[in-house]
Amino acid sequence: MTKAFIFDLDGVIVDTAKYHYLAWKKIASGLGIEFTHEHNELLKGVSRVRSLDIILELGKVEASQEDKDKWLIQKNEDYLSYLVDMDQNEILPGVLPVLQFLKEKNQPIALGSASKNARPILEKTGILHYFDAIVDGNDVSNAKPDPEVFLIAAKLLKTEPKDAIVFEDSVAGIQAANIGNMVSIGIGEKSILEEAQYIFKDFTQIDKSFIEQLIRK
Ligand code: B16
Ligand code: MG
Repeated sequence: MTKAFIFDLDGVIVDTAKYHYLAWKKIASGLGIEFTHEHNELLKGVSRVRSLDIILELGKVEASQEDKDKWLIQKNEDYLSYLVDMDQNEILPGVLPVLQFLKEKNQPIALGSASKNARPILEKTGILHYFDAIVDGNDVSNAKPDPEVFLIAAKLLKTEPKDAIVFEDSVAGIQAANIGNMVSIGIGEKSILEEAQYIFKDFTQIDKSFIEQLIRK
């Protein structure tokens, strides 16, 4: 039996949220806007353009499109500078064994991420070869909670949405999977991801029998 296993990237496979935070904080500070870790939660799974709008709304700052474009470029350059030394050590605990097990079971795997930097991150961390399809911020026009990113991924894996299983760390991503009629698995805090069908603190909590059960269902 074959399912489609779709992984979000930031917060699921790698902990890049901390780098997004540092880069956004620099932009916010330059504009005199306070930007806390709590504020950063609002940006998880959200596109770069929308993230900037959220920060400007927080600071009640109005800006021209020209300025916004400039800050978006600055933010991404700064973010990329944190990724220069990225390697396999940045993969979150328990992820590699799950990817390996899915391969052993001949299950197709896709990436479904809002990030436009997804490919270089998969390359740097040495896990690009696990993915049969990659759908990222360059391929979609509707951001999560719209299910577009996951629907395209399921299609590329030649699987019906109901047979797709999505691993997500953001509320918007879990909603996207649910709206898309897929199995949603939250990675993170129960209190935040309560809409998910299953919730695990991290991938070390997901054992082989659970994955076998998902494949059989
Ligand atoms: P980029 P995901 C998302 O990735 C991040 O969670 C979000 O914080 C970020 O703003 C977005 O990617 C865009 O990233 O600036 O690299 O294009 O969680 O959907 O994998
Ligand atoms: Mg994420």
